[in-house]
Amino acid sequence: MASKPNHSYPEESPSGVFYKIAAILLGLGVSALVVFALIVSQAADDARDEAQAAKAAPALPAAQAAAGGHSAADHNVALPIQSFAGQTGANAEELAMKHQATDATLPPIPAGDLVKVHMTLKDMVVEIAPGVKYNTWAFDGHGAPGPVVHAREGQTVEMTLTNGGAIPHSIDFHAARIAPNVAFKDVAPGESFTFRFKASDPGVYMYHCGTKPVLAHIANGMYGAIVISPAKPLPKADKQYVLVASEWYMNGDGIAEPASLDMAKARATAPDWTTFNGYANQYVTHPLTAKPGETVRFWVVAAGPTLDTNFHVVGTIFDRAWVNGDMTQFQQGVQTVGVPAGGGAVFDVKIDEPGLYPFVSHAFAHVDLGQVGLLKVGEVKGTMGH
Ligand SMILES: [Cu+2]
Repeated sequence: MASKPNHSYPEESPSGVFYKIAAILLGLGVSALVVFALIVSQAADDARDEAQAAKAAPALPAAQAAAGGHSAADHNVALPIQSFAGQTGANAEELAMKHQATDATLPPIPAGDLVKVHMTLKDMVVEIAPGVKYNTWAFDGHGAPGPVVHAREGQTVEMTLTNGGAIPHSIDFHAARIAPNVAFKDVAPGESFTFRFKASDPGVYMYHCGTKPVLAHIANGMYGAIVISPAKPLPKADKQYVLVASEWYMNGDGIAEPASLDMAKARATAPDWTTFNGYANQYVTHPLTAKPGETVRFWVVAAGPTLDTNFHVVGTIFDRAWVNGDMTQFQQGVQTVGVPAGGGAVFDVKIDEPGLYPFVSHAFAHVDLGQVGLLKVGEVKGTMGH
């Protein structure tokens, strides 16, 4: 499709400017049709936001009073934002134990030169904290994050995206060197699209939906990790885990009925929950495990949409840290490494002494909101065997 971005824009409305800047930043050509569809969809979002805000308003007398009597729908009032942080269903502990934790184990590399990946996108309700439900747009129909893709440097990845959702979506692999306007294009509902790229750069990378507004698509769960293992093997690791850090912005507590995205909170970076692999605190109740003396490798991606992750394992020091996923060199003896939103890093720890070792984003507001797990080394009294 030919793209002549600049003269096809409508008048400079704020959203027009937004999309123009976004298009320039992304280096994408955007046709008038797509812009029109986006503005219509944005207008629909805004209408829905306002309807939801209006609905929520009667329940928020305190918030309104604090805002000086402005209604929740008054866009000149940025704060206060109603937070649902920490609000779980009743029997939170029981619900957390019952929840099946996302398997963080790095999957094996498929044999052969071609790694075929097929993801179907589905709109679905998932649990993101004990008793807290959210309306996601999910890759591969199992919630957020999407499945971990694992390839070896030199293999070719063939990606097929089938859109089983209600609106256009796309998939952007940070591990690819490819023309994004061709490969990462929008796929209409009911359609499939296939593209290939060479896994030429080892590391751990984010993938995500790149359809505008990207903030909404990522915030709704459209992200995951792709690991490209180096052709020259890394030092041996006994256990390998993939952690995708992300945050959720909700327009309700998600308990009586599923919450949806609160775009104002996403813009203000005021998350209700922050997570590893999509569910708050899931590896606290279902710890990742290792034996004393084993080397554990964490492949970490910060999916955001906006927050970085300051990765740290309490009670130890990274023996190796491939900062920014640069697999040509590692740092030794480091305590905390920033993983930027949209970036990745790889960490080795070898822990000899049995115990419970929390892994966190050391920006502690995010621990409070659920971005914490446990690495259980050896047998620990009072914990379940896994
Ligand atoms: Cu999408």
